[in-house]
Amino acid sequence: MMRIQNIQLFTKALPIVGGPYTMSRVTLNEITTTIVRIESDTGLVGWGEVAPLGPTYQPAHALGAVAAIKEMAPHLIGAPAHQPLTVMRLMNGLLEGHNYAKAAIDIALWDLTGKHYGARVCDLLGGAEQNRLPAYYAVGIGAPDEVAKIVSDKIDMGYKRIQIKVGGRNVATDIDVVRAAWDVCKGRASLVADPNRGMLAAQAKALSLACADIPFSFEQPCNTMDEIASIRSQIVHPIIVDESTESLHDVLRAIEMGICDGFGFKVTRLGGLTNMMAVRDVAASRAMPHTVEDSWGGDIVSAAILHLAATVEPRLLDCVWTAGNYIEEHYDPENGIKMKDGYFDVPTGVGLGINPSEDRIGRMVASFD
Ligand code: 0XW
Ligand code: MG
Repeated sequence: MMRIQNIQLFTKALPIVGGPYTMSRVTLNEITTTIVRIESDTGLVGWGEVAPLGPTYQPAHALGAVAAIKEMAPHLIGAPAHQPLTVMRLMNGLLEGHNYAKAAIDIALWDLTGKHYGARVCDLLGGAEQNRLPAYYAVGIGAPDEVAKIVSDKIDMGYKRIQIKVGGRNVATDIDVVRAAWDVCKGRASLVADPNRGMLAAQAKALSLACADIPFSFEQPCNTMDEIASIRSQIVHPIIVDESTESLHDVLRAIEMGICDGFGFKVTRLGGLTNMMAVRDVAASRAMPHTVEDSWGGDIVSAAILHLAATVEPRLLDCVWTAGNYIEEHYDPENGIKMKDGYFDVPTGVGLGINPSEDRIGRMVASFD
């Protein structure tokens, strides 16, 4: 038995290396992350994290994460720290929704559980199928020649998949950007265009039609699943749903509606590793390829992404994305998570396999015991 003895919350600003990071509806220079440190009555420490991409990317924001965790944390002291599913059910009884905040607790408990049993998180999640995971790169909104240059450089660095941001401007520019990206990519990496909900139905149809000869996937073209459903039959490209799934229920609904060919799964948006196991298995049951990624985050979120991604059936894993290469100072000075030659290595140590240095995790904002 191992019980939760103490929960501490920290917040930290993560400046974006090479920023600003620009999408159709959001431009950011730094991200506020929330780090959870949970200590067990057996003297082990587990780490969790959640880092919403500003307050408008999703129904999630940094102050919301802190408030939601503060609401739940006093009631979690004494809960079984090696039983993340039990604690997820407990959290669901304490607070409706707010999956992204629950995710930070859940990740910390998986880290603790791994340390308790002397196992890697990926092995507790069912077993690692691979220990090197193909990486994708996201190129921000830009002019066609700028975007083409970055696409070319990133493919040369080894990235297996390139996502270019589009939307929020004249669709003629987006058409030029997709064409310029394809001219340098030419199938050397898979290509994705992601307006992050920022296109009207007519704009999405125009982009797909004008680039019908280019094999790219169209990620979250419009704001809602219903909007995507309304244009699905007129889009010639495969559709990926990202922002619209905030729960297993949403994933099931997207599959039932037949609106997509795959998903972008963000670990914290879907509620952490416990929920992601169910999401992973449902996607596999319908042979739906998907990424494993997150909105942002330091080494803790990155490690959680890699442990889950390692357990995905390799033919269904459409690359992983972590913010690892946009982070100036890694929490773990030795095992900080970064892409190497187009791949991320799954950490090898027990639990999440990273050891955050306590002077790198920001300012404590709450403590419960
Ligand atoms: C490329 N990402 C995973 C990073 C940013 O959070 C946005 C995102 C996406 O696909 O929307
Ligand atoms: Mg996306």
